[in-house]
Amino acid sequence: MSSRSKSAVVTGASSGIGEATARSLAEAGYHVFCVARRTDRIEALATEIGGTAVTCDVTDAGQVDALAAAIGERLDLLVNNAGGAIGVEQVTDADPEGWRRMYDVNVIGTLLVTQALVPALVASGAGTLINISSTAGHDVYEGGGGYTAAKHGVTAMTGTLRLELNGLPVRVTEIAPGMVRTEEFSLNRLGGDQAAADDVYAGVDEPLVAADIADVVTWVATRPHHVNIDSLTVRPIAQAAVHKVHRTT
Ligand code: 8X3
Repeated sequence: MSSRSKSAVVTGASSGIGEATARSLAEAGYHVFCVARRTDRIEALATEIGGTAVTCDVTDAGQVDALAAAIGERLDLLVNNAGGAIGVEQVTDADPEGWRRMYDVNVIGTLLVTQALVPALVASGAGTLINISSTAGHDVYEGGGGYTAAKHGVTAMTGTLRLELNGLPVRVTEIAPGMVRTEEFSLNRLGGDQAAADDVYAGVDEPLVAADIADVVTWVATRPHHVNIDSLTVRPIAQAAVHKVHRTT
């Protein structure tokens, strides 16, 4: 790593928005620490983009401490992207364990990584922290109770953090994607049912793809440091609101 290159941590870098963000930031000149549980995937990515793979489950405090040690004393950019949805049950039918897991990965994981790495962001003198939330952090919808509750938690944490870090050289941004078609998001949510996952996007002309959000992350990170983009909601044209999706079929 060159002494002049900026450094970035991207969690959830093994696929989807995280992987695309790691690529985009590397193209923008960052040395990217690609963080996820799946070592084989992040090692391949890190090799491709000239970054560093760090295997880490963001919900495990010990592993997050080890991540902080691997990053060192200074960090320019943290992208808290690891997260996901489990299930589409209604509130009255949902398995509480699924809700716990969603809260754990989306909220507690973001909390642990933030706590571990904010000192390095401050030490950089010009740090940037970007949390990838979701439109589910601002809206609710049937079958989305556990996920929207968790993502509302991410939104609340992000706003609180901006207030609490005021006066320190760290800006804080929330990016809230709407419908993004990735390899794994809907597949994981729907228990591996590929047909059901495909149905989520059926007839939707050009859902967003991971690279669209990566592009927005890189744009936010590369504004002059006194410019704090508080929050950005990003949807495909076909999705005017969470319940208003134009489908051709
Ligand atoms: C993904 C967007 O609409 O599935 O975070 O909640 S949605």
